[in-house]
Amino acid sequence: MKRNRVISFLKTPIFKAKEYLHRRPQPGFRCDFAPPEQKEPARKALAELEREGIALLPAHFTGARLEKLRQAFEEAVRNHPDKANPDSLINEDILHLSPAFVEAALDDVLLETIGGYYGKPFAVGRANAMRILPSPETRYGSYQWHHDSRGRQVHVMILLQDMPENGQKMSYLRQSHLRYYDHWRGLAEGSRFEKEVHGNPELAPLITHITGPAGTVGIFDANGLHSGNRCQTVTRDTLTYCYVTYRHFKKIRCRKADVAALPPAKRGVLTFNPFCEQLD
Ligand SMILES: O=C(O)CCC(=O)C(=O)O
Ligand SMILES: [Fe+2]
Repeated sequence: MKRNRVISFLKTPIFKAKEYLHRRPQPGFRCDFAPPEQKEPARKALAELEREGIALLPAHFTGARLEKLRQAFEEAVRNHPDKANPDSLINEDILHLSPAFVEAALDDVLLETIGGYYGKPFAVGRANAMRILPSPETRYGSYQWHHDSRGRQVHVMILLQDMPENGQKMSYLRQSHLRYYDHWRGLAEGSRFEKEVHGNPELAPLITHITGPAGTVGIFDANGLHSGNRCQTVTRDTLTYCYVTYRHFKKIRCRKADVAALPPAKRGVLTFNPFCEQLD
């Protein structure tokens, strides 16, 4: 047996124990980000997220809010080719670039939903703006079935343009967030779960996609199986925020004035990240 397989085998019970603790809500945690009229949409999204592992909010961002995000997005990705992915632009340090990016990350309904899911303090662990241009239909990296992290991890993907059914949409295997993926299962030959999903026709009805009009949001537990898709149809512009509770925090940079202007509960969703840097 290869050495890292042995280590993984030994570590799995430890990760399972950690996972159990991670999933326990924190007594006394108050999830109150949304005003009364937004509680119902958040409650619905939370029920969908808990049941399916993904919730869609069609055209959640509209009008001036969406337009501001689009403008800030253009600035953010200009001259930022993605070294890891062909035909792509990416900026992974966006929060300090525009208050619109912070405002979207801390949207009332999104936070109410995510707080309800975790039941404990959480923060933005990463944020990016990404443009994927039409590209050959190859399967690689995140454009294959995979899961991120061993523990629960909520991602929010905001579509800045309409996403048609034949577009470079992200796909999600509904209900796959309910099981624990140990290191072994990710080692499947030739894939990060490609064979498992494509080889089982019974799973087809469970596959859903982040499609819809511009401003649509997909909130998903990235510990469930999901896959990006490359194809030659249309460009996809997205903002992706990742919210975590105790690991996988990465450095995020925000403007001091933007942080100071926030109500305390929302401010915490940035500053609970131990690597949150505040710029003058
Ligand atoms: O860009 C995509 O469609 C894949 C996204 C993804 O894998 C993720 O957000 O975890
Ligand atoms: Fe992913």
